[in-house]
Amino acid sequence: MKNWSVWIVFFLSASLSAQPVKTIELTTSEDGTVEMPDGSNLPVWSFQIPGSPAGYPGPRLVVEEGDSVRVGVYNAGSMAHTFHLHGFGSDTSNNGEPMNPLIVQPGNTGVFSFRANAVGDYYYHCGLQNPIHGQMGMAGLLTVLVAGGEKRVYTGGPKFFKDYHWLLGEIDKEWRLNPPKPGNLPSFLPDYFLINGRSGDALGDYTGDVAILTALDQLPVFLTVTHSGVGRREVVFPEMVLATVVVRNGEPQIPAMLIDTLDLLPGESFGVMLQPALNGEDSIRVNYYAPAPEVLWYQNAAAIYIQHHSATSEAAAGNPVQILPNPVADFLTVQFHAQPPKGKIEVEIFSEAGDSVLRQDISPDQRIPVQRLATGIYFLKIMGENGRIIAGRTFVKK
Ligand SMILES: [Cu+2]
Repeated sequence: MKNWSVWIVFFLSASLSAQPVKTIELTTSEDGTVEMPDGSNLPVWSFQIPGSPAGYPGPRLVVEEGDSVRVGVYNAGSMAHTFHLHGFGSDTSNNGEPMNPLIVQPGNTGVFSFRANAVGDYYYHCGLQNPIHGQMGMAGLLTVLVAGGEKRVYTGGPKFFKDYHWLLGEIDKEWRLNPPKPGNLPSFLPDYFLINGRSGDALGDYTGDVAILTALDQLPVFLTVTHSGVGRREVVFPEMVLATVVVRNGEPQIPAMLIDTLDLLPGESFGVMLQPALNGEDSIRVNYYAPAPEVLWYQNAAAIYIQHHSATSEAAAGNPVQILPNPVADFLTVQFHAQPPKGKIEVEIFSEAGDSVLRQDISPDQRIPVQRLATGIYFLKIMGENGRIIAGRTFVKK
């Protein structure tokens, strides 16, 4: 019997310590080009998925928390490269640390192994001749999600319905056309200021991974912003959303901090939860500042569009109700701007984590008791007959 139990303990511990292994293959090259927002083509050195074209930024790599990650980098170019990850604390074994990098020579493959310890977005880049190879385009995002495929900002944290991942970067045309030699770097004076490789008007035309388009049934939105350039960056949120910082450089922020402007230093990455305050269309503005003196270099505007429910005429009309007061201590009042809908009106309140915390029928002007709710941000859904959604509002409980 004794032997059996020893074997069972051994078996259990072996299976518990076996971490999922995620393998990612990348190729490097130095002979690609990328089209800039003004139509000109610039050289790019890149990380790419084998068989797909060179580009900037490199592919977004997605793994889950707890994964043992092995990034195999095949060097298809003519210069040595490495793979470096920001913000992985002490577990940086073999990941291309600038002090002791694993260098992949042309024609060779290097394997960079690390444990994905904490959710968040991280900036990866080639760390050789830093910052030259990164500025030539060898950079991208690694996203670490909650294990098991749950859409939460961190394990046990708030739920989200859609996520967007922004990499802020910039390009100096001269650097790209005449790659500088280490040791005698010319000034870095960017010509292009980018979100996921796009800028200016091109952001307006492109909705794929930058513009935040959402409806009530797809809220809240989780937006991560990672700063890969130089100088300070500001991300300014419009009044139509309540923005709270939920992850900061891989660390959950408890309680989440309500902000209207996010400040980022080079290498930083923040996760922001966006809850709707109003229906509408506006922009999230990104300000790019020079390092010193701090002058505004550029501003990008990324579209944000929130529609509470596409099927209701009330939502299309704009802003059918107001809830007062906000922030609230004890009682909320729902005020209809136009004639209140006929029939039953039902309200439901959701916590920031997405849990339903109160549901009741009301008549117009009836107060909704919220004294029992904990301090925080909540979402109030107002429904008419048959559960048809009339409006949604975010409020703060004091
Ligand atoms: Cu390199």
